[in-house]
Amino acid sequence: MLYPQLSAKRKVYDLNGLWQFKQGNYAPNGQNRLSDDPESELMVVPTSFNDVLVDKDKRLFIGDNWYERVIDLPEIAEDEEAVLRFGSVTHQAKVYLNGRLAGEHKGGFTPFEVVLTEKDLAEKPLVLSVCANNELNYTTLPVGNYLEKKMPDGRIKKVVKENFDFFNYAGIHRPVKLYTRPKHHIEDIIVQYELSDDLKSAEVMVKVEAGAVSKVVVSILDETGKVLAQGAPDQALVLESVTLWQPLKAYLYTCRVELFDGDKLVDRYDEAFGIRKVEVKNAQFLINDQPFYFKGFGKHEDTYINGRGLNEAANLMDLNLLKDIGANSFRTSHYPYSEEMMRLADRMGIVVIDEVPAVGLFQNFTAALDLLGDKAEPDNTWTVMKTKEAHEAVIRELVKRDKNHACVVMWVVANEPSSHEAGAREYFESLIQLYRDLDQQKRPVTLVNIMMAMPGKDLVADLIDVICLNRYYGWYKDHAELEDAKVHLKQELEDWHRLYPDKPIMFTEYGADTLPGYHSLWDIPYTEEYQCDYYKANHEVFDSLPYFVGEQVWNFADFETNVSLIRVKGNHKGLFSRNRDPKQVVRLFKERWTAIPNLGYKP
Ligand code: GCB
Repeated sequence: MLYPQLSAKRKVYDLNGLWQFKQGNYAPNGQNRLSDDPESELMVVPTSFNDVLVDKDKRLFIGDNWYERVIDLPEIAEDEEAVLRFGSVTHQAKVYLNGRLAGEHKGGFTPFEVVLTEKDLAEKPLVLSVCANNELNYTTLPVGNYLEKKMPDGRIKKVVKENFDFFNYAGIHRPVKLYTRPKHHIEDIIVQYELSDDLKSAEVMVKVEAGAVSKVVVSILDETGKVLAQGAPDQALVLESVTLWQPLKAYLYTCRVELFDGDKLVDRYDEAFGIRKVEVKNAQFLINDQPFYFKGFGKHEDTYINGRGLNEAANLMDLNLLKDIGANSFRTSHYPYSEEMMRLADRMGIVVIDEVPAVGLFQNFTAALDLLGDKAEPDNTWTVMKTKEAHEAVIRELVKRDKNHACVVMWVVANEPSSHEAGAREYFESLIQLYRDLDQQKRPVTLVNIMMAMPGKDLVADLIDVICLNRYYGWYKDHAELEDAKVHLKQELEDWHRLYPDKPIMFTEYGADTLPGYHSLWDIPYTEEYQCDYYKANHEVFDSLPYFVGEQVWNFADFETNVSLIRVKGNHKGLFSRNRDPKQVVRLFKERWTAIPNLGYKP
């Protein structure tokens, strides 16, 4: 899906800013206005509504969240159409135009569009109402435990207990835009390329989905805007001398697609893309034929005030901090990040592991985290969860959105599902295959493994390309026992390697909650010293194993969660605090990561 962008034949209008807002019942009918409802109030777009409302019940409200604004449409030419474009609405969206249901979308982290009809274009003014529903259950991704509570006054209150460890922020999270495009337009562009064996030259092949026109021209431009090759879709366009997209050394070409009717330009779109090779071979993760070592983070889209809403300044600061500490990569845990973030990562040369919001696929997840370990019910995840349809949809939407990004080097099918329970293999086999079928670049696919699905118990690892582990030796296991942690960690890694000698292994999570300002002479968890000792212990083991290809810590920064006994106003495993102040451990990482090269660390 193309990002809304200005061009000679396209205009983009910003619909962000102040909207009218109300939680609960509302039925737009073309006559009424949300602003006339005394219970309505102001809201900004984009942001999570939760923290800005400053009211406990509204912060935790589950159900329909209504947004409305009135648009005085610009003139749209006869041969053009107008499209409403939502970067994301969390989690389910219904879009109404003058009271008419004009579009719907399920899934809170991918974009969708609504094309305005002739009738909509004629309406003056046009009332745009959006319902953002934030219910989660066993059919949605992420998975939530949904219940209806009877209140003392007889009211029924909807409740979602997150089956995952981050706050269920919701609302219109990413920009809303109105753009125009020609009726006969470019719908999608898929850039494929084949590099020569020496990686010096490439044949670029571009697929174009477009309306009926007489001619489609594809041009490849370098960063100075010089045309290097030109031809038709599906034709091999030869680049004699290629500048590769490298980790932290990005180079982006432009693929310009133009539609013509005779000599007349009908539509034009410029898609940036990088050329690089990704391959998994002999227990190594190769980028441009060199062994790559992942240094970086699991992150969240999470900032004060905005919650999960797009915060471009925070994104840029985060990636600058990431570079400063000597890292080279992050995982979009636990959902697709904004298109703006993906574009930024492309430009900065940051390597991205791209994840769908498949989190919480573990019945009784919170009970599993219970320190006492007593679970009332046996797990029955794969009969209880009805998420397959949502899962397929989100894989399709993610690949459609992110396929051309050079920064994306691997897809994640799920974070910490119950991959050791009967039924897991049947559930995941076709989803992993779906990624492989859809992605023209054939990137590796992984599943992020949970600590209960140990080698021998896990049922899916043979289906994926890289063994990605979330492990907390020295925290949830061997708590404050770092010597034992090292022994158990090494044992487990050796077991994985014995089972899958050709697959690289990396950590996609490891970490220890740390409250900045807490200190101790001894190994006391939650102190800044313990966080340092915890990481040193883990690194000692990583460095002793040649097939261990990467370390992504949990987490980049502290983040908001649902309340629970083991969360002290959020999760504090960040190397940075929620407001991005460094903890003591940042110095340790900076020293370590600036000494480890991105390529060729474990040849
Ligand atoms: C995990 C989850 C992550 C949690 C983390 C923790 O394994 O993938 O979402 O936040 O552990 O801190 O417990």
